[in-house]
Amino acid sequence: MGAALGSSAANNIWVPDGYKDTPADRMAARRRLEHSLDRMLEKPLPRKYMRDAVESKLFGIGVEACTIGSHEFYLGYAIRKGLMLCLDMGHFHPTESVADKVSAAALSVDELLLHVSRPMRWDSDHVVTLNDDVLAMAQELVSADLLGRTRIGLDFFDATISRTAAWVIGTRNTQKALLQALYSLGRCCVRPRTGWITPHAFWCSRKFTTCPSVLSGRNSARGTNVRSGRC
Ligand SMILES: [Mn+2]
Repeated sequence: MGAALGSSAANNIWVPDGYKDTPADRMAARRRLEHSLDRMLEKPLPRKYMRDAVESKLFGIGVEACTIGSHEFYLGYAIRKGLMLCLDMGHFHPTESVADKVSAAALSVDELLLHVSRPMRWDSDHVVTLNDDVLAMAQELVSADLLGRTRIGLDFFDATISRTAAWVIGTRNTQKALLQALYSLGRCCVRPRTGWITPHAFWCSRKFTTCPSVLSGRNSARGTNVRSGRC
């Protein structure tokens, strides 16, 4: 797939493995998972075509007492093996900020994979809304300058609504969060004529453009040259 697309595909591994009640031996189960992953990832594939990622979970139905592939398990495994770490926004305790984790993890792994979803009680994967969690994540990716090494994956399982609607609504809300973050932190520009908004990093190497401060009225000049750093 990566070769056909000309860019590396992400292969994300998540294993729903755990115990409904308190297990006698957590270590043995975690060693089995580690051994299985080692076997699966034994043969390295070209990084330019594929990157492997591992994804943790907090708990779920049937695994209320112990999830073998916890955050600590996979954070350590990803660092040791040089894998991408996948952070699913629905796989943490509801009071944890997943946005807070990206800068911490990014110091030890070279790439992050995000599963942008919306948790509800024990389940994640609800269609993304433009809520505080998604906005905070977008702000963090922009302010910590992590967009270049973060892959943003969307995944919604809600089969009670139209699949097309789910896809469009979730994608649009994620885009809006990113746009708000880029815009509010002054990292995007409005392309002349078309009105398209593009990240600074992409567009600033090109021609004259109009920076957000112009649109918000803080600067009355039109056609600010972003090369000059006036944005
Ligand atoms: Mn996930």
